[in-house]
Amino acid sequence: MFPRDFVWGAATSAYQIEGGWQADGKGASIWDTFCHEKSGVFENQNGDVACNSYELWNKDLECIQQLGLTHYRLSFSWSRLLPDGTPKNVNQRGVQYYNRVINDLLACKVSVMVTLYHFDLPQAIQNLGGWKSPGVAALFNDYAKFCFETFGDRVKLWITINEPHTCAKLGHEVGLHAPGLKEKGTAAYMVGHNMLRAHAMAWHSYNSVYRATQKGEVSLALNSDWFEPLDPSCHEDVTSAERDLAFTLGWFAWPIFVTGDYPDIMRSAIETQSKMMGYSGDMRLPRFSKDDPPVLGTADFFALNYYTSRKVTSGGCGDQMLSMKRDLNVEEVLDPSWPVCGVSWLAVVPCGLRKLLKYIKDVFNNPKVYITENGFAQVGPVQIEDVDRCEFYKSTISEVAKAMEEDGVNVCGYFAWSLMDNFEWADGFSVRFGLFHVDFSDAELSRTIYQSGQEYAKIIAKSKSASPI
Ligand code: GBH
Repeated sequence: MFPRDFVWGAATSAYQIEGGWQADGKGASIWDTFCHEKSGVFENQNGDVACNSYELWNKDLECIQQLGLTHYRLSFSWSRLLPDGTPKNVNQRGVQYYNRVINDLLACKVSVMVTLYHFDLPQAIQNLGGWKSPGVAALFNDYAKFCFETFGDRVKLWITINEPHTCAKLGHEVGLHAPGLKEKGTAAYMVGHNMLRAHAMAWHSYNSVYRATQKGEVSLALNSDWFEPLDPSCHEDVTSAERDLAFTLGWFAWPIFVTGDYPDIMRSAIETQSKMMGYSGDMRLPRFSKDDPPVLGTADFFALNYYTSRKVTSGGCGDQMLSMKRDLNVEEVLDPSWPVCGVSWLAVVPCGLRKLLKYIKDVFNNPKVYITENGFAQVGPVQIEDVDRCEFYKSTISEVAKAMEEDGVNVCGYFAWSLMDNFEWADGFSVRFGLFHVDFSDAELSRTIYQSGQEYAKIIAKSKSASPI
């Protein structure tokens, strides 16, 4: 049973749904560039049009209402609001667009969670060095302040940055995401560091300038799989799973929720490899500077994106060169009993969410938690009657209930990823995460509810009517 004020949401992000990539004065983002340069996205697809939510917002609002959501999580396109990335030039048409979205939602009694950054850095800032450059933190802070100032009278839940881990790793180490860098073993740690600095500066801005009047809350969304030892009785497997958690969730959660610095396990693994490889450059995992605002304590709640789980054993890293993979030095395997849905990385493990929630409660001092993303992918022929996904949502939500009732985790809300099928990054439109199907071959981009959308709507309605107090 969920409390009456439980948050039931669905999430999207700007580049994945909006389209209008150069409409009304929007500046380019690194995803516009990445796709147009044909950098390896499925069939060279791009988000130029996507779900065209820039023009079809009313359709999205109908979907949101049909589900009975209490909250909608969307992201702002930084370069739609500030085409060159700075508040020196404000694109008023962009401001109008998001004002309309927010006002329409509130008029329908749907609250808003806004993510300021979901992978789409203004290209103008990339040209200055992007997330690798220390100066990006102050630029992000200016953008965040602009958004708090402009929209904070109505937006009470803010996510500064979505998945710094994914941005750092896929964007700068693996090169699967924009800006497509493959600077193994170095850039990702710098990027993660600057994202933490940027987040902390924005949180302090909110805290000192806006909190008293706007009374909202600010955090960042961290993604992590649940990692557990392949053989719990094997010491090496146990420490490998700990290392995986430290390098994924701990990388960002430790500085913010625990010590103000990176996990010791992570720092020592990286230093050991630097020595072993005779690495003579700067320290790869930076130290937090006294000249920056402190990062410890800069989250008003814990925002978790959870998709899957892994069994972990030691070693297995064949990398000869410096790399994150070599630093981490684990092998991840899937339990044969876990079904894999659509994409190869997504083993369906609802009980992993419960375990991860318990871990967060225990390790990060029992924070309020919002599950800001969780979902199930479909590939191949479209199945509107997506029974697997219905089962997935039912069992996942029942694991969340158990985490709350039996483990005492303070979960405040759940956001399904995603409201509708959209541009799934490197997988283009070939992977569908929606509660609504979007027909990308139809000029109208018509939205049709999946059976799983109906199921989610039922769960929400039931929870709203059955709730105690
Ligand atoms: C989320 O990331 C994103 O926030 C969201 O925008 C996206 O649509 C959603 O996932 C679904 O993918 O390709 O083998 O290197 C989830 C965390 C981390 C999951 C990176 C996929 C890449 C595996 N993601 N991981 S691989």
